[in-house]
Amino acid sequence: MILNTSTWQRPTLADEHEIQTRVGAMLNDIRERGDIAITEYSERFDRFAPEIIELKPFVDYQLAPALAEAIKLAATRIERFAKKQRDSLTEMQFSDEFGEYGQRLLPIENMAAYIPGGRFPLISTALMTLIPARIAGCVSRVALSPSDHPALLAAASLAGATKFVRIGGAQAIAAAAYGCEWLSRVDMIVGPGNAYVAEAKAQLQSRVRIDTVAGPSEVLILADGKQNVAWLLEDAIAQAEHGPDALAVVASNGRQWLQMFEQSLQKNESARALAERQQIQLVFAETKADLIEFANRFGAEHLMLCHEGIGVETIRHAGAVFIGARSPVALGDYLSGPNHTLPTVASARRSSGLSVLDFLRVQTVQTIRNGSVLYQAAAEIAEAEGLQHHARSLRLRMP
Ligand code: HSO
Ligand code: ZN
Repeated sequence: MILNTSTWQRPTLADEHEIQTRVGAMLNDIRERGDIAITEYSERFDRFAPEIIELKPFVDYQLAPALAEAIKLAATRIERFAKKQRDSLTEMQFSDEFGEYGQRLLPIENMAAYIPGGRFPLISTALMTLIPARIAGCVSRVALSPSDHPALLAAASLAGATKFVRIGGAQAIAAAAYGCEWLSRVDMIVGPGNAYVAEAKAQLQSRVRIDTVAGPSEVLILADGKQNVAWLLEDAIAQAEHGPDALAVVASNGRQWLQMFEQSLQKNESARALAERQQIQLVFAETKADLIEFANRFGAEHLMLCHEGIGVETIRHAGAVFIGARSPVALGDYLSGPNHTLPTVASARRSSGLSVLDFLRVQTVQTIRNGSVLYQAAAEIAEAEGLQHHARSLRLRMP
């Protein structure tokens, strides 16, 4: 079935109310009973107690050589991108006749990264979360994961994790946000996770800084009808591989190409099943302008822009843009360099993907040397606000 841009709506997600209630109760319980409760939840949901795993040097994991090289290549490329991004934000200082003003950049000191490991051990997420934190200068970088897959441990080690704890689920997030016997409370928690992990992060936002609350992964593919169908079909299936809520939408203003795409999809067993579950959707746009409007309304986590007539400057809402059919999302998932932790479910309207910049804080600094004119003006405003002591503290300094 080919849908239309004008009537398309994002599938609604399952009712989150129950997850909210369950996570809320868990967090209260952990706040009250601490480590005993954390261990109980781990044993109940994951069938193991939280365990600190001492990380060894990367080479000691003795991964298959091709995998070891691939992980090192990924780490190098992710680090390079993070460093360039770090340098794009600078400290600054300027002065005028009254004094000097500036900003300093300070890293978040203690961070934790949640690395999913339930369905798949996300080796790449260890790199994508821990490397930018190290480049930003975070002092303590704790990896939390339910997986103890050797390649994931090796990746965490290479990325520079200062501690690795095998723990999963909302209890991992609670442990990091409240602190517990094996971990002091952290300032920031990043990384994707299941609905419980995401909900725990959302509920703990007043205690701990987080990246965006991750929902199901999604890709929007915009095609002009000149693309290799098999490639883009596989990109759509790859996206859906992330789980039953993952969504891949292929949109084009080329009706014939979309029909060809649909025929290929029908011939492919897994694609057909995914299309029946609405996880792969085909959408027709009457015009190029409709396609652009659709893309901006969609606000995709990943946008594959395979359309010669549409420039990236028209895309205002998308977490990460992949231009041309030779730039598949899966490459960005692993090692082109930009981060794969991205805003989902249209939150690209208000959020950016994770980056080294998220681990930095801006501190402002001011030194006033000759302030009389400014004291006078500020005191005027203070008096208008009715804050007499503010005014007096300023006037005292006037000649
Ligand atoms: N596509 C996921 C990241 C990922 N894919 C990790 C494979 N491994 C979210 O952007
Ligand atoms: Zn992926």
